[in-house]
Amino acid sequence: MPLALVSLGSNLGDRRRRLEHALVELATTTHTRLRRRSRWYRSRPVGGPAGQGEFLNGAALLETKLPPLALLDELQRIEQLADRQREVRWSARTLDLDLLLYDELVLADQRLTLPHPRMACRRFVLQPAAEIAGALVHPASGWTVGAAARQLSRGQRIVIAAASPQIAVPLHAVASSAIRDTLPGAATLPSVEYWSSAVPATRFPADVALLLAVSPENAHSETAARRTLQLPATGPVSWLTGAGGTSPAEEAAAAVTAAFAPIGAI
Ligand code: A4P
Ligand code: MG
Repeated sequence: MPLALVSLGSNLGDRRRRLEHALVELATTTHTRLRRRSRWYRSRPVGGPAGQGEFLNGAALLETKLPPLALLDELQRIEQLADRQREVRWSARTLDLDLLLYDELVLADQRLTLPHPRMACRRFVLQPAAEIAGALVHPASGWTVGAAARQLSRGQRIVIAAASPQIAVPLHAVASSAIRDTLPGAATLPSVEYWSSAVPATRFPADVALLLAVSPENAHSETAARRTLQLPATGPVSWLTGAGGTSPAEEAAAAVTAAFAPIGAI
């Protein structure tokens, strides 16, 4: 039976009760079995309007006979039971259920993108997911969930990749400021570097914790985008797309916070 990995988040109302109730709903969803669940983790809100409350995040591993879009319908039905309102992007929410992985399916449907486009570099997603499903493969990067989670802590560098230095340099300033804000008082911070295929090639840096890449306009697939930017063929990438009304600079700052803000199990 297909395996589906789901992330759960809440930062409004009685968060824990909502999340526990969502797990009961997932466990009783038609043609679906709850195989594993993670602990709940406290995490700082990433992106969206200022002044939001702290999140609780977790993950659940399901076995399901539902096809991906039918499973998304069920996730949205459960969000509605929690009275989920959709206003501004990344605003506070009673319950958010994201489908991270569905086996190793890669999908770009209008309603559903698989793997979830922002999962590969987010600590609040990867750490709970690695606790229950570290061996699952993230098909876009070729890495396991566990390896992607470990690299966020082990890596030493933030790399900004773009087709030209003119695009990369302002994002370098954004990422440098975001890492200082995210880890104030830290003895050492990851270095911030940029990588551009327009600059005569040296070697792509090793030990990268977070790779932020500006999607080239003409690339029709992740593979093509990696080739255009001369990125490694595998490994997690946080793509800056400017989609959903969020600018690449805002996406870059959010990605740095999502990758490096510490989270803690409750
Ligand atoms: N959609 C496409 N692909 C998927 C998928 N794989 N799983 C579509 C779920 N939904 C998917 O989602 C918008 C639309 O995405 C849906 O209608 C669905 O058809 P939404 O839940 O209405 O809105 P959203 O969650 O605000 O949008 P978005 O952009 O997906 O948000 P993200 O990137 O998931 O970020 N900080 C902390 N600490 N913890 C969090 O959990 N979550 C977010 C949301 C931001 N900051 C956070 C957290
Ligand atoms: Mg969502």
